[in-house]
Amino acid sequence: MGRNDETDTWRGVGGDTKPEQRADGKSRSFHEHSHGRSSTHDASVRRESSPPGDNAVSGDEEPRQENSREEDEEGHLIYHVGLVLRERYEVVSSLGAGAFGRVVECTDRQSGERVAVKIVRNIDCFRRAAKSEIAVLEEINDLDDDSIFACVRMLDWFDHDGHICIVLELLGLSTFEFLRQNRFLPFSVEQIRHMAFQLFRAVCFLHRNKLTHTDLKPENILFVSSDCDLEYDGETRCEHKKLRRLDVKVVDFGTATFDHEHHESLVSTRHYRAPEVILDLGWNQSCDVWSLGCVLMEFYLGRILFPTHDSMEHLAMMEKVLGPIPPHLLKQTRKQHYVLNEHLNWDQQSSSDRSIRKHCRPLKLMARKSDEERQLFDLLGCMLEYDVCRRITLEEALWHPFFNPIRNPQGQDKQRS
Ligand code: KHC
Repeated sequence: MGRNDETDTWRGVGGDTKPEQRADGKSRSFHEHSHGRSSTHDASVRRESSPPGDNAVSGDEEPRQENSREEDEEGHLIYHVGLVLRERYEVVSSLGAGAFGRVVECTDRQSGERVAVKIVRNIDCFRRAAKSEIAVLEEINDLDDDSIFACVRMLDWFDHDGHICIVLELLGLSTFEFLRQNRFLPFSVEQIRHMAFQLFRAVCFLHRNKLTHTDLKPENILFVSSDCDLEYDGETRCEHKKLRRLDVKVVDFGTATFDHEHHESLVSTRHYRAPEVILDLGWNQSCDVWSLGCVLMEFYLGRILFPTHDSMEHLAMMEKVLGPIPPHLLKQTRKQHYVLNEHLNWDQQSSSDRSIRKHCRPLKLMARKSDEERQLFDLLGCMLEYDVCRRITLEEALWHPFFNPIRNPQGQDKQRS
């Protein structure tokens, strides 16, 4: 599988599967020191529908296991409602699809409960990514026995004729899908606070355990339940959906990377990619902080913060929103074609520049009507810091005043100030 910088989500192909034995004696298969990677495009969404010329994998190029009759030419399992996997999971409906495969809702005949099953394409690189995801989910679920942190739970996994199937707890819509179904009406600051707090705790837990998610984006953040009521707004004369619960969980650990593992040079889906990744300066946990900053901005705006498909334009947009990229970072980059005279190689008089000025307002000028908005933007400014050494960590971010109302729910904070 080739590498293609134009692809919005990119994963290279990693090393071989190395089944391992855990200290507790349980077999810990599939822990890979070099992750499998897959080129992933969520079929459901704008940014990840395969653009022409991308590196989506075709069945011809990648080895797959002896395939079954239940498989299409692209290595997807052909399933139908009523199909029973592993004599246990009965397919009820479809929940999602992407380059990785499909997600279906099933009834677990053993427990009677509904579950989600991620059925991965029978193609080597996707199988490897799935095995890597299983190893990560085993580890983080084990470390979080009581399910305190908002990472999806894996209930089971198995191989169905070369298709790795990961059985997960059933969750609701993704935050992206919810926004889309709600006509991209932004979330309120109060809603963002609650989602952000859970997300930060979940990802901070990953970071403490030497993991980086690397692909945080609204599609990979799911509501635990997307049950909602319809509300009528007299002012806009529009109906909108109001969620009953704001609990969210992080999914898709196929590219999560342990500190000791090989770090692919290109990670994350384009719009959430940190500057150090674009500039090829090396990355660590803090690239997740950048991605989360972009995600929270998207929740606030109801649209993508950096709407581009081009790295050069992406960096120019960052400068419009966040000010100039520090010269020491431009000096260090291996991508010297982005640099001219210690500045970004970008023509401020060009038509491209005029067009990005329309989309990108400086962070400092963005609406800050209330104290809580000012606090949110202060936090976002700390997360969207170019220099990783100065970027806030999630441990620190959890103590930011923006979260005071969550930490002091009785309003003690207000009385003090
Ligand atoms: Cl419903 C659901 C659950 Cl409960 C867990 C993971 C999922 N859906 C509908 C789920 C996933 C999807 C996937 C994962 N992991 C991704 N795609 C889904 O459609 C994989 C690609 N990124 C978005 C999440």
